[in-house]
Amino acid sequence: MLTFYNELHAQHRGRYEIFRGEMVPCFEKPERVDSVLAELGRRGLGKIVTPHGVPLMSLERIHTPRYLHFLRGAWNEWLALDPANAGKDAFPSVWPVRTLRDDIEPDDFCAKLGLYSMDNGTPLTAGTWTAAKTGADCAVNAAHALRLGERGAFVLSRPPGHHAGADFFGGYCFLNNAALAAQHMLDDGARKVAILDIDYHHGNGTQSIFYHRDDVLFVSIHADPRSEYPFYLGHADERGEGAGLGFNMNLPLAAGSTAQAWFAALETACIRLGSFAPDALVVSLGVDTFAGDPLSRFLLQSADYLKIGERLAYLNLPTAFIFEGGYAVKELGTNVVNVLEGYETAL
Ligand code: SP5
Ligand code: ZN
Repeated sequence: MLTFYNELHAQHRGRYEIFRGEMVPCFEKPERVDSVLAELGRRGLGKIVTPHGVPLMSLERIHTPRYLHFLRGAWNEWLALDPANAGKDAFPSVWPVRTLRDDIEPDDFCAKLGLYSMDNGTPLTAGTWTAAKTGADCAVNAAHALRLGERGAFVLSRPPGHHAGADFFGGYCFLNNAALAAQHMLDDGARKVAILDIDYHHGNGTQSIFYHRDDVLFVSIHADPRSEYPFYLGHADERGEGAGLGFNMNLPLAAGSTAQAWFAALETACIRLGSFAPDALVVSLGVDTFAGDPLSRFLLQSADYLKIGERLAYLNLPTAFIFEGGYAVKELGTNVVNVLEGYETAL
């Protein structure tokens, strides 16, 4: 397993997030990646490298130029509002829902924050762009490594990516690393790429990016959005549109679901992935399905993550694993590396 490590991840460091009217410490914190890096080192799972920077043009294959321009300059605009903002994270407070217009970008920075976001739980900080861009570099580099013949690559980065859409951030995500990896492989000559999202939360950003396309199959196992974030997408009846009809598969499970129910869904997912016959697989690897996760309500145990890796190896596809969610910091390294080791061992 070749790991692409984002050594600048800690430049994104939210101070707090808003939860039910209160400021609470951020769940999505630098220690998450530190935990995985330490465990990777302990188990010696192959080379760990840092990525080459990719041109912004590669990011424009997935994200709109308008959004990328906003994200790159956001911290400076936040400081321009008030120098005292250096000590505060930027949060949106107003959104262009339904009948409001999103075609005109307002001049007001707080209004821009709302235009380009889906929630107020995702702090934008001084180093957010640097960390997110370097994570995107890792994703494109990992995709390229598969094209060059590598059987498995791992993107060890934060902030995560699967909630970010073509032109919005949210759910702790800014740039959609999984989508960037899939698109890079297509641009490099792959005919079809599948994305399997096993984070506890539905990957609304990834789904929306590929919803009308038949060259990327999106399959997701996640908690039922009726009760869990991101709430407004991820239902079983979302099957794709136009050319994309039949190329989106959501497998929502009730909060509280056991490993048994989860692995039954994984079997359904694997059958669809096999019938799609892609050239490569991208896995949005969230381990917030863990029983001890502070945000989530599935009941997987650490040993289950070995089984996940083994099952994915049987698909016999070059696979890029992209680190997404997972907030039980102490067990995070074990759970993530279990997936990777299960994959390597079964190859
Ligand atoms: C990548 C990813 O996993 N994003 C998840 C975003 C979830 N955002 C909502 C967080 C709500 C915080 N709930 C605190 C519950 C404490 N019991
Ligand atoms: Zn998640």
